[in-house]
Amino acid sequence: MIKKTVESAINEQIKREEFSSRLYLSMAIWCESNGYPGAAAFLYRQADEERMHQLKLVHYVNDRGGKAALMALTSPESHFDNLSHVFKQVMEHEQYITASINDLYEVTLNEKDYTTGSFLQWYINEQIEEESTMATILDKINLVGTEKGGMFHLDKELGAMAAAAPAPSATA
Ligand code: OFO
Repeated sequence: MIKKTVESAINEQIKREEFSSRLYLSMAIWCESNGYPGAAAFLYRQADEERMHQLKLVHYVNDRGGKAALMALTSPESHFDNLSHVFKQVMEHEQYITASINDLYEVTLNEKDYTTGSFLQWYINEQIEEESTMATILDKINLVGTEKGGMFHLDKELGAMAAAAPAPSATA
């Protein structure tokens, strides 16, 4: 049976993952309505991934005899200056999520809940991958600058990345 302290810390993370999904959905909407279909596809996929991250935590809490809870969320930002602004915000948000997962992991260590600590390793590794993907995209955006042809190709590349990514699964 999961301890109450761990259960409520995971429920806070469930809220953050749900917010991540809505934030990336909002960014995808902005991209789609501003001429970046590839970036939109990439961010729609990211939104699905975050929803899967949320669901995986929901199942875990319930499987351990706790109760997953949904909390009120604020509206995500919906206006962005340009594509560079979008992906800088994604990176900042992912860094915030990494820090929150580290804090959650610390709660499990303090509570000697090594089972949950082991479960969280998946999230720790996932954050390494996500921050690295965003850093690569930001490098490319910086390289292209405001050059329209370069931005067109970058958008296509983001679309191809979205098409090649496996479908998110909460049981993976
Ligand atoms: Fe990349 O945020 Fe979920 O875990």
